[in-house]
Amino acid sequence: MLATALSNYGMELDLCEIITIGSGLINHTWKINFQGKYYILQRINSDVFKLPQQIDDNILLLTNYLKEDYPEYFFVSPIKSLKGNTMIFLEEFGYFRLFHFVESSTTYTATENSKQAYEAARQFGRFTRLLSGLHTENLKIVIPDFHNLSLRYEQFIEATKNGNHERHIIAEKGIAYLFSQKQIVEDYENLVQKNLFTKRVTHFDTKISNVLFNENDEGLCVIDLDTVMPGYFISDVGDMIRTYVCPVTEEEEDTSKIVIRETYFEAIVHGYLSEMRDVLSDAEIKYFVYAGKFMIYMQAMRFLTDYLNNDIYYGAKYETHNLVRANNQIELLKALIKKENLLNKIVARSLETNSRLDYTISN
Ligand code: GN1
Ligand code: MG
Repeated sequence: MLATALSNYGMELDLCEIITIGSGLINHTWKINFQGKYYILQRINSDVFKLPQQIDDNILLLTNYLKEDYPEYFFVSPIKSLKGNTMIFLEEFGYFRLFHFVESSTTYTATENSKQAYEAARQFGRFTRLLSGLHTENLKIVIPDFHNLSLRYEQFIEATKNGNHERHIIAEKGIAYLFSQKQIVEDYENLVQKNLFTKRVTHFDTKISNVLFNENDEGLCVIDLDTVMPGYFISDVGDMIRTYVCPVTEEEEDTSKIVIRETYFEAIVHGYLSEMRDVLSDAEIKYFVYAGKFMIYMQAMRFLTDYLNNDIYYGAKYETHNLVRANNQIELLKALIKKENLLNKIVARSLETNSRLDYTISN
């Protein structure tokens, strides 16, 4: 498979050194060393991205817009194949893309200090701000209803009714908890109905590993633009809260390790608002903490839905894998809700001082 893919770019497999990288659940990623130069090869999961051509169209749109309006903005776009295409299709194996590996850049799989959280939030904020002049209706909807919480809730109900019965019994406690938090869906429906938020260019996958850092731990740019679509800011801010604020990932089984690190939350607030303060409305900023609840709740539900549906979406390395992930996210949600007042105060304080904190490394 890799031999055919690489040959499309004029590379011979025998002359390449290849390592599998990436911790994503959906796509496959390899780092290639060819003649002393490093590249990133990615295979797109077309079960999830039904029309991968749309990803390519979106990235081209962003590339052209940024080149024109912000030529100094550092942006990683796919390399053209020998035939001149930025994405290739192999009959048996699907869709692939190749990128230059950005020399002397680093990525992290976990947020190790609050400066990283600040820098990443600033990069995602900058991304949306710079693209605020792009007409979102020109972007293709690569995954329809991706963060539509009402739909995720419906899918969850469906799985509790028609999913694996034995698993339903095992997951009873988690199911009951998620139903008890239905208010989060109602809040979402309310804000959609009242048209409270603006649709902007949204990254939709703001985990820390999607930011490139330089050797001084300063953010260089955001990567993995496959899910870029029009969306609400709560998707991006929420996923940062979900994945930077807790010291352990969604894979962690020991829930006693799940805590909310306020300094990391504060770093996200400062980093994101340093770019987005004047773009977001006051009504939107009020939902900053809600963003975290929204994303954690949705992710808990998606994992539990998948557990009930026999792991058809995320896959599982062991029998209860998706249940463990769901319970992890439930604990995280509980921890966030406990600190909701405090976190709201952090946002309010940040708006008052309107300061750009200088982030020194603190764990
Ligand atoms: C998936 O593949 P990865 O890890 O980038 C998922 C996200 C989830 C995440 C949970 C297209 O992203 O929505 O938050 O897993 N992406 C898709 O780890 O479903
Ligand atoms: Mg991704």
